[in-house]
Amino acid sequence: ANLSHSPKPHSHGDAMPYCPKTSPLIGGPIHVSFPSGLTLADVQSKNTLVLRGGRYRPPDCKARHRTAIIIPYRHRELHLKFLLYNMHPFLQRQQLNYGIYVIHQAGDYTFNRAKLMNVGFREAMKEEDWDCLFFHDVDLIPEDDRNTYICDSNPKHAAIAMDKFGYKLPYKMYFGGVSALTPLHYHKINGFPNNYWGWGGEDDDIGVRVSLAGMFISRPSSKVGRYKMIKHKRDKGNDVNPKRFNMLAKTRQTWKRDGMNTVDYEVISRMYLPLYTNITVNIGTEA
Ligand code: UDH
Repeated sequence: ANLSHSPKPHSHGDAMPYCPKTSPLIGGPIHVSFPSGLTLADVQSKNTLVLRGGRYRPPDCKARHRTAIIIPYRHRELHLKFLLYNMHPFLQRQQLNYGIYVIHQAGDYTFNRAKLMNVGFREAMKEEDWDCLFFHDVDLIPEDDRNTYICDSNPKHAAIAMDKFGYKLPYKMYFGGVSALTPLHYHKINGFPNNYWGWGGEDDDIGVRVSLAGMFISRPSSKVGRYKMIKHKRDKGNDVNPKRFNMLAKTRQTWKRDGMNTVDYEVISRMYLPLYTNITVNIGTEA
């Protein structure tokens, strides 16, 4: 297969009715599983309607929503496999038009989650007029179908109840794990910061941007916004960022000059794989 051409799912014409406002396929709590020995080929054979690049449209109705999933990524093969295994059926049950983008940081330099999200936003929007972007850690698996992957009128923090925090919000302004913004929300906050290298702080910076831009954080109920985190140790190349508190104290001064308007990077490759689009990117190093 040619991996380098964008697979635009064909449109089904106007004859098709819109999908119902609430999908009849949504069943509530989900049993999340991590079968041992699972392969990507297994995941593929369970998701025969998923098109190259990880794109999908409901076969028998016109989706009301177009959602891109943006995953910041490096060296988490196992997590990605389990995420795809759980996530494709989850999104299909919600009758969305969706696409999954894995934004892979090239090289071994310190990881930069937020900058990868900026890359993902720009690259995904080049391909399709997505109306909602879900910024999604690779190790978080949603546990309830009613946690719909569509945007709200304010930026949404979806991972309100994670098992690792006892299914409670760790603090009121927490904006980490999984969040959802429309392109308009994203532009209003000037995207995410590019300068948080290493672990921590960038999610709080984004939360502050939301309020500085005059918006609120919306959340699903904690019954619905439940996630299992796949347990892991801290990665190599993602040490705690000791500058995070100093940087956070200055977000008010920096957010307009660090973000979507200043992101620079070089796409090394773009591959339309069977279950997702992989974008490998050189995001440079700390200034
Ligand atoms: N990520 C990667 N590769 C890396 C680092 C991060 O893909 O090397 C991505 C991945 O999507 C991950 C996200 O960035 O879900 C967030 O990084 P993280 O999982 O390291 O952050 P989290 O706060 O975990 O979830 C912190 C490490 C916990 C170790 C403490 C053990 N008690």
